[in-house]
Amino acid sequence: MTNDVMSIILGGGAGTRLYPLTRRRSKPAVPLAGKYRLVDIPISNCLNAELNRIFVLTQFNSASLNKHIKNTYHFSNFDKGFVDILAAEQTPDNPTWYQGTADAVRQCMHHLENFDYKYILILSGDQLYQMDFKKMIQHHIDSNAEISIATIPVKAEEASDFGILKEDASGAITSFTEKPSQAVLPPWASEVSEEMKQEGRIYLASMGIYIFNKDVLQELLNNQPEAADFGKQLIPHAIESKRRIFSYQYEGYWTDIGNIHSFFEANIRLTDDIPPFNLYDNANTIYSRARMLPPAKISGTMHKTMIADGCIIMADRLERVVVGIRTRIGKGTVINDAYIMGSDYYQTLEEIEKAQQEGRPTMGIGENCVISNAIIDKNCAIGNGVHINGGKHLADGDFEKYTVKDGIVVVKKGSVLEDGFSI
Ligand code: ADQ
Ligand code: ADP
Repeated sequence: MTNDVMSIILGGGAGTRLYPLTRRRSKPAVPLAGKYRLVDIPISNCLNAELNRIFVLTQFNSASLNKHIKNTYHFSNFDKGFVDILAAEQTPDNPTWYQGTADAVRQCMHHLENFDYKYILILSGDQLYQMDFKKMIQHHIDSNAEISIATIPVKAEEASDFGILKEDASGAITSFTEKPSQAVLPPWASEVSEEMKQEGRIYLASMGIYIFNKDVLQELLNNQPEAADFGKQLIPHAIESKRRIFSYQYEGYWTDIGNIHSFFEANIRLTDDIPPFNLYDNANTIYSRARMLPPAKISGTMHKTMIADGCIIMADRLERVVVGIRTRIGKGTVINDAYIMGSDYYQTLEEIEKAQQEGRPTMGIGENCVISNAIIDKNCAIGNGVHINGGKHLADGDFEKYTVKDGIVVVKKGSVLEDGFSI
């Protein structure tokens, strides 16, 4: 069964929602949870379901994405697996970038021509979840569907962010509306399990995870050349034209991490005692690059803090912090509610000494800093006595070295914040 499936990961459009994390890298390459990258989540879900023919569609290519994919996902010659990046390309016939999710798939279909497959699994690149795609594929086959959409019950206040649908008793989808306003919502409520009802999750949302029969997708893409998006045009059109479309209901943890606020929350929640997203799971490995880093070395008081390999921490106190690979943190520093992404390399002792003599901050976080509600992108050098006090009191804004979005301060990759810098 899994040999009949090709997987496509939608790696992101213009990337404005995760700016400034996507300023110099494509969205799939954004670092997650201290040692992973966003794209590792959908790829790992595929590999755990024995789906190993994977294309990652991205609007622009980046060195970090290429390197990460090339160095992480190796397959033997016998299992014929691959993870390939397809970046939007200008060709004589097509001078434009991907116009949307359906257009991205349309433009890439010719890369799939030489493969033998029956089904295409289409996934978003910016969601955090662990789902067994084998069950969804089996459900697709058992219900004799042409298209399957993974769905999850959501509350009214979240419903306007999603495609909302209704199904009949057999699970066949009868109607769909993309991101309905709160005003038109009530008639879209569905019958859900008692548990979901009690949580107020009575609207069935599309998770943006689709299985298409190969010929059906090809027909839909060809017959509607102007359909740019799955949610806005292609799926509504497929329902109108009475295709056999089934809902595959999922009730586990699933969250969108496509904007700074949700990305920040998802990372910080990993520090919960029992986080909803389980990284510590024998059956569902989250794959990432094996980096051969030394163990982390730590002094200070740590509460609910996740520390990646290769860190050197001498802080005073860290609480609800995700500390990424190779991070150095100096004495007396206090950090809470923050995601420090870490560094791509270590500075040598000579480099550190020279910087100190010249009064320049070294890579990592200096001494006696106070940091909260912040994301520090990779390779930043934060001096001594720096104060970053994120929170709702800060207005949104984009500055040379940092951006504020929803009260979260995002220090841009490679920024140098001088001693005493204060936000
Ligand atoms: P959204 O997430 O708002 O809604 P969209 O912005 O189209 O939909 O993104 C879907 C995925 O495709 C994301 O991973 C995004 O990064 C990626 N993507 C967007 N444009 C792209 C492009 N031009 N090239 C490559 N990748 C691109 C969708 C559905 C809703 C559903 C939600 C669930 O439309 O119906 O409820 O997903 O999150
Ligand atoms: P990750 O660990 O996030 O997967 P990499 O291991 O790819 O990232 O990052 C290491 C990168 O940093 C390599 O490309 C390496 O060439 C680069 N690098 C190593 N030392 C230095 C340095 N002194 N200055 C700038 N870049 C460096």
